[in-house]
Amino acid sequence: VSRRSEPDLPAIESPLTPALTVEDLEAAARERLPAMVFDYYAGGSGEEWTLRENRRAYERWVIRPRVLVDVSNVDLRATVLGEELPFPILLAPTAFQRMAHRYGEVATAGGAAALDAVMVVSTIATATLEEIAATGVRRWFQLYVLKDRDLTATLVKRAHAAGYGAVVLTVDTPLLGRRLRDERNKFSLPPGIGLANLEGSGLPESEGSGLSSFFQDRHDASLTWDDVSWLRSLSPLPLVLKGILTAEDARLAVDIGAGAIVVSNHGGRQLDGAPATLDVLPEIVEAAGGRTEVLVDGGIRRGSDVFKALALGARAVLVGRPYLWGLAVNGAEGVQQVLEILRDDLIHTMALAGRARVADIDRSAVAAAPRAPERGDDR
Ligand code: FNR
Ligand code: LAC
Repeated sequence: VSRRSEPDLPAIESPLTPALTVEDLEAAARERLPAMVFDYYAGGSGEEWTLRENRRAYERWVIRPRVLVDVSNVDLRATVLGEELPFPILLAPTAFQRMAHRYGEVATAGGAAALDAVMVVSTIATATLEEIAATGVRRWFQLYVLKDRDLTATLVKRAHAAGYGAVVLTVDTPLLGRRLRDERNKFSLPPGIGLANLEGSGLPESEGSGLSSFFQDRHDASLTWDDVSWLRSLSPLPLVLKGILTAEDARLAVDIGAGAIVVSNHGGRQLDGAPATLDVLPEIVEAAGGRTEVLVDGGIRRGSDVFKALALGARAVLVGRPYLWGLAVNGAEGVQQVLEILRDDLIHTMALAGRARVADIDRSAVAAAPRAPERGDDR
């Protein structure tokens, strides 16, 4: 494994220094991963404005703590698509996990299964759907609809046969966002790692990003709302639409009978200039009107972030990069560790905020943060 050597980076974390935060694990992962891989995982599209905005949005809210509430038992259980989860945090689909760890998605599944969390498996995973299923993890399948519709149908049928509990259609990626880091690095898959569920092949040769070329060649940019009924005919699984950012599209998702939507801008990797997900969450929750479940992802790094998302109406959240850092640093155990950090931090936040159950985290639990004074405000 080639190491990134930049003089201003901290030395590799000693195993005696426990990681306390997601950022601790990110720093350790950055030390460990080749620059091309770190950039692919960490990066966003364009000037990465949306990527940064996802984080900044969490700073625009404060938590309103209630006191003298019995918080001796904090209960994190939540129900999503009719399934009870031990805590309201799922693993978002991320591609190419064997670049982070030799067991890739199978290791991630092990970490998620240890805590009974739901893992959403990407269409472009580097382990097969069946290998991942064999770990026993609770699992949903994320779908990219390919120009080859027969292959797409086969994927959905395989997922159903292998015990996946939902199909998560990603709707924000007709083509890939412009990831400048990947173009500059000429992103490609390291030898021996391939798209395990799509003929096991690698990415096409490319002048720039091989992943961008893959989407150009294989992904169906003509997909519309009219294709959803075809998709639903392929399996009885509930359909989740991932990548909704407007009330208009949330209403269409309700109309087509989506079981859930994920308010997502793909972690700032697709349309740069799209809003932070937390900022649009309230309007989408309102548009959904309780007729479809609303989940959110993007920039969630600590328990207070999860708390704020729940207060603004999300039923649960998903995290992407955080568990990739855990995977890179320590495989299945690292993934488990990240989930524990987030879960325990959420428990802590709920206790200090006087909310002992997820249902108690209502809109009154947060308020807009006071605006920082700007120059001229005192005149
Ligand atoms: C992703 N994401 C993603 N989404 C998807 O539907 N299919 C995929 O294959 C991938 N692949 C992928 C790879 C990497 C490296 C990242 C970082 C993200 C998006 C992902 O599901 C999720 O929306 C974001 O990661 C959420 O933002 P955070 O938690 O990473 O800030
Ligand atoms: C990504 C795609 C593959 O974000 O979803 O890299």
